[in-house]
Amino acid sequence: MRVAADVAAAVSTGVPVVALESTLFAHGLPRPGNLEVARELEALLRESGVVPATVGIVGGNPVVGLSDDEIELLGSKEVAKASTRDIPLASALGVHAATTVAATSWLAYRAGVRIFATGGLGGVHRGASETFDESPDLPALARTPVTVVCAGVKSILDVGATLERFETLGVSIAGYRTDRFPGFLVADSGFPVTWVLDGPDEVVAAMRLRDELSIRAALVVASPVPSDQQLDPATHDRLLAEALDAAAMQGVSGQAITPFLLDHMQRGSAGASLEANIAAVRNNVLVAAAIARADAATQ
Ligand code: PSU
Ligand code: MN
Repeated sequence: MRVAADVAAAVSTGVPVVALESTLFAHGLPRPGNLEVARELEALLRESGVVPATVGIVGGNPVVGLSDDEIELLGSKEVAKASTRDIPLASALGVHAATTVAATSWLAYRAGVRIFATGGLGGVHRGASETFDESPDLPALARTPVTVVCAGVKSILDVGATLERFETLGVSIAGYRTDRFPGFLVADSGFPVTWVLDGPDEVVAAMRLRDELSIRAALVVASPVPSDQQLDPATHDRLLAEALDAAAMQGVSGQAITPFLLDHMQRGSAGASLEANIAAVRNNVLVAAAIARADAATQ
């Protein structure tokens, strides 16, 4: 594994660092705008006084803190989508791969980066009682003590079942300044959350306690897309129903289902779902930056 020099220096001197994943821009966003977004997220962190650590696999090498050229490489051509189990295989074969929430949190954690921002987490897919399709993000977060700032789980999933699985797996879930579990492209998934954290200091307090007690699971900080930037909820529901129909008709399943549904919704909304997706990620990056600064300030 390679940790970029600025990331390693920041980790060892207590400068705030936030990890970002590469699947989000390599598989979740359309080219070529995806690269602009990947760069913008890094710039947002730098402007907030935080060192960005975008994670991916380059030529078989897991990297925490991709260079700009490496981001361009992963975002410009077809690369594999790597969850934790794929890391050793991609490495053995020397291939490039984008890392999901599961793989990114593990690599970030190993590099000493404890805060991670993304869009929506993976979870239990609709129809999982038949297909068993449940994202490896779920068990990965159960064994990786990082703090993940996200806009909930992807709304293409069975959100209720995913929340039940998080409970079973012992993953802490908190609404960030809301008692509604966010719905990824929309502010409210329709499900409540039990715990509300009202700012960075409360998040850091929860992280400290988790670490002090050696609880090995992640803390999910669920922060909604700002409501003026959300996808209109009725439009969201229509687009999603259409995308699910198309996936069923074309027999799309497994790892391909998430990128397929996101892409279908982006096309069907002339980019409105894409705008909401990017707005959610941007907002999560800013929340993660505030948490990382609060964490560094109280080290
Ligand atoms: N959130 C987004 N876009 C994405 C993803 C999440 O806004 O592309 C990716 C993440 O990398 C997540 C993955 O880990 O989708 C989950 O895929 P699967 O359901 O195949 O495990
Ligand atoms: Mn799956």
